[in-house]
Amino acid sequence: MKQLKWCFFVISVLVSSLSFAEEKKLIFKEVSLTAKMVWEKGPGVSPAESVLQLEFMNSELMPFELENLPQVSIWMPDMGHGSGPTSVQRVLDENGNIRVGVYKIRNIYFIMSGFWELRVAVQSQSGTSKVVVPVEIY
Ligand SMILES: [Cu+2]
Repeated sequence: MKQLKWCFFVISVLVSSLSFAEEKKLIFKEVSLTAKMVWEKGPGVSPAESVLQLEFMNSELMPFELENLPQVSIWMPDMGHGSGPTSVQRVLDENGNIRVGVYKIRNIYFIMSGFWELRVAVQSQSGTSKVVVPVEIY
């Protein structure tokens, strides 16, 4: 029994460290929204496409449907350049219905290795808000 408890402890530590590495919480303070950010592909240097999923939630942590699609771009601050435009897709559940507040960001191409910024902007009735996420590409 003691061994079993120890085993569960080790597994839960492993799982939490994994999800910590893959998941990031973005806070859009001005509009009282948060987003769970998960890389589905990458991030890696192009020609590979990197793909991101964003799940927006209100202050009660309920899924939140944006009035406009989120705007996502990448920027390399040290060299003063970006990359091509990204595209935003809706995500469907197993019944083919649109998942509320969930968006897939495709066409993210980190054209070189180094330090990048992932810039996410949202617009709602209560205003606009931008979050910058540092991303290092190896
Ligand atoms: Cu560059």
